[in-house]
Amino acid sequence: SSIPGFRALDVDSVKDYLAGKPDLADRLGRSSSKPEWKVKEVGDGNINYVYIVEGPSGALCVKQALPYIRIAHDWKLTQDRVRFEADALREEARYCPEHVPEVYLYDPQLAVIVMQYLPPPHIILRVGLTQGKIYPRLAEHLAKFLAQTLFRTSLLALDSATWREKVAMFRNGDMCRLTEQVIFTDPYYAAPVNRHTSPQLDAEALALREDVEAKVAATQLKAKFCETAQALLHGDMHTGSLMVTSTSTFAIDAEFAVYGPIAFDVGKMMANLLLAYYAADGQASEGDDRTEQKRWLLQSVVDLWTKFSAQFLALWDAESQGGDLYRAELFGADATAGQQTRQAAQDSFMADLFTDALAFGGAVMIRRIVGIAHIIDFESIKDADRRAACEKRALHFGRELLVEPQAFHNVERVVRLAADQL
Ligand code: ADP
Ligand code: SR1
Ligand code: MG
Ligand code: MG
Ligand code: MG
Repeated sequence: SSIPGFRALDVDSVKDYLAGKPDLADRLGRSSSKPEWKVKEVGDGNINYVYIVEGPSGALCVKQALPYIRIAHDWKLTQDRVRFEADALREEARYCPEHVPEVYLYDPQLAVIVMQYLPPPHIILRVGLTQGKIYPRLAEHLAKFLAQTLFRTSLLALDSATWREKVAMFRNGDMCRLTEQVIFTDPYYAAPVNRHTSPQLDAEALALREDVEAKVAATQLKAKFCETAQALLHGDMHTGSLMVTSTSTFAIDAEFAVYGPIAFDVGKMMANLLLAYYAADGQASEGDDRTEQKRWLLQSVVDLWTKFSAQFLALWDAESQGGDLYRAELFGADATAGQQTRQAAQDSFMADLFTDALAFGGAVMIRRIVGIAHIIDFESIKDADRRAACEKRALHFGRELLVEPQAFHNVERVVRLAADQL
């Protein structure tokens, strides 16, 4: 059931809504300019409705959560997701404002966020990648966003009382249950919502349902996702949650934000770059064989991991005094063998994070091919045989990452194996 007094906005009523809020209306050009306002509903995700309202002096983005999901109206979903998104966007903006849209208003009654409009040439990264584009600064921007938000919300930076308050603030149980279902459970049995390119991938989908190693590995990851409260995750960190130009990167759509394992966000991002890489062959045309884009995508996976881990460790070295986890008494320069102890802790932390990120990444690659939520990277390949050939390679690679992440040793090895496949 929806919130008492809730009503769904539409392209007309969203204007009245904003006109009734003078601070917001002023950004468009005052309420009196309302007859000139233009509205478009631009939602292209699986879940919500998004209106862009443009007036003579500016534009706003209005995101509304209905009590169900956009792609399946019989699938009920808490509207509280908007509160988590607003709180998470604000929290992320404290640590990395240049990569997060500003929230102007959160309205619990209408389950609405009004936020900074990211104008063209900003587009959804997944769309740009499907068009064959290259974003030279993407890995650097993502590394910064992930290192800043994940380090600063963790026990490495926070005292444990503050950390516990934040963990409690971001429970987001219903959205986590959705993730648990669609990423870690559904792909491994004949879930009614699943689909795949058929008949080309029938054997692969069936094999996953009988794949003991994959089921065990996916369920161990589900446990890690549910039981770890390491840092505030974005929670839906994929190329459809990023709006980009050649020089800027914004992380939007934080409705899945929750305290969880850092490897989930990092792995999801690496996996989505790999998915784009595997799809690129299917999108190649006479004018663009995608060789350059594929090389850049693999280099971006390397750069993302390398830059993220370097920045995270730099923050740890510079700012761990505030955090209650690695206490200065044990790990500080003055402690007995302090430097050495810190180095050992950092090496162990990063090795575990890398392996877990690969495993989460593998699960994410699999779910985009045989689960409910498919991606335009593959869906835009109209010829089913051609699409299936790309999906099959990605699926096999995803399974390798999922069941044997420790075999990869380092990120260069990951991309070398991916490169060898094509
Ligand atoms: P969902 O939760 O349904 O996936 P998103 O938050 O991803 O919704 O938004 C859906 C689409 O709306 C995005 O893919 C993007 O095209 C557009 N959009 C979202 N936020 C903004 C923004 N701040 N500025 C411009 N466009 C936006
Ligand atoms: C049923 S919703 C499936 C997916 O859409 C969202 O963007 C998340 O990625 C979720 O897993
Ligand atoms: Mg989205
Ligand atoms: Mg969303
Ligand atoms: Mg994903």
